[in-house]
Amino acid sequence: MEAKILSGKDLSAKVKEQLKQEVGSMRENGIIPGLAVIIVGDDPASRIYVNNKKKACREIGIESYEYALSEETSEAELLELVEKLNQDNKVSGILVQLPLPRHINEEKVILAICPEKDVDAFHPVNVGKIMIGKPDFLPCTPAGVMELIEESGVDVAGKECVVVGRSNIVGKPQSMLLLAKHGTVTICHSKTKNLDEVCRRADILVVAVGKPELVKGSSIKPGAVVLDVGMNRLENKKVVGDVEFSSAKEVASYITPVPGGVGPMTIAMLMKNTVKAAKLQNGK
Ligand code: NAP
Ligand code: L37
Repeated sequence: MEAKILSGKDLSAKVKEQLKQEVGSMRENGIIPGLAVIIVGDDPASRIYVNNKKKACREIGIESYEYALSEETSEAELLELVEKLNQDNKVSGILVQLPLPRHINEEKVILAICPEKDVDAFHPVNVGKIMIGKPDFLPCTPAGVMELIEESGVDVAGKECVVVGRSNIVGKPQSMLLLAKHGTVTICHSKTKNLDEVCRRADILVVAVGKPELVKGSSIKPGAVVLDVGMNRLENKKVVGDVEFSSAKEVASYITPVPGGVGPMTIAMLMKNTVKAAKLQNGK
């Protein structure tokens, strides 16, 4: 039987509708959530993601403040802007779209964001809170994946979960969220031996590598839930995931498409974090 599609497009629309209601009543009480989005340089993919984030803010009623800085911006200038936004009461959340140009130290910039406004949950304080199971903000992409798994109705507890990729923004925090839901988690990376064999053990498979169609249907356990985080732009402009959708959908029970899967959920979770930040800053 063919896999059911886990639509991030549909699920994110529901999440955003709920947030819109919530922001409506916050506004009635004089609380206006605001998101500052900083983009440095003109990476075309980042440009698309930032535009999608601004659009989501508009839909929900969150104020967005965009800072589109040139590729030549110095680290000092960027740090100064972050500091200014830390002090600005209109700004509930600060997001610095990664990757940054090579001459800017990403770690330094992330450290400069006040943890209470770190809606990406990249600051070490927030990473630590996730690690001990007491998060203020959930990391956007992994949290979006968790909501998609919940939508499938499959309970993570006791399941074999395999995460391919160990980046600080996806793979590592994803593993922590699956663990918090009592999954038995295996993390794979570029040095993993027999990747296909490990993937075939998974009841729940999350792939976040950045290699077009790396994982084929033959590496998927029949009935597995497959979450494809990859966003790869091919030369023909087509966007494909890290999973070969055509073969995977013949084997999996549920699978996310690319686009329309994890991407829109990432944005919905960012909106959720921004609303939460506004509430926390207003003593709610
Ligand atoms: P990243 O920082 O480049 O990390 C990639 C990870 O994959 C690394 O841990 C790397 O291992 C591992 N890897 C590379 N080649 C491998 C191979 N052949 N076999 C097994 N593991 C391999 O990437 P990222 O930021 O996590 O992003 C991953 C993908 O997700 C990209 O396509 C990105 O565009 C996409 N993404 C999507 C969203 C969304 O919302 N949909 C959000 C963020 C990212 P090592 O650690 O050993 O190098
Ligand atoms: N803050 N966010 C921050 N820093 C980073 O380093 N990578 C990254 C990050 N991630 C991010 O913004 N991811 C992301 C990925 C996909 C979308 C949005 C954000 C998205 O909108 N995807 C859509 C449309 C894709 C397209 O048309 O190209 C989708 O349907 O998947």
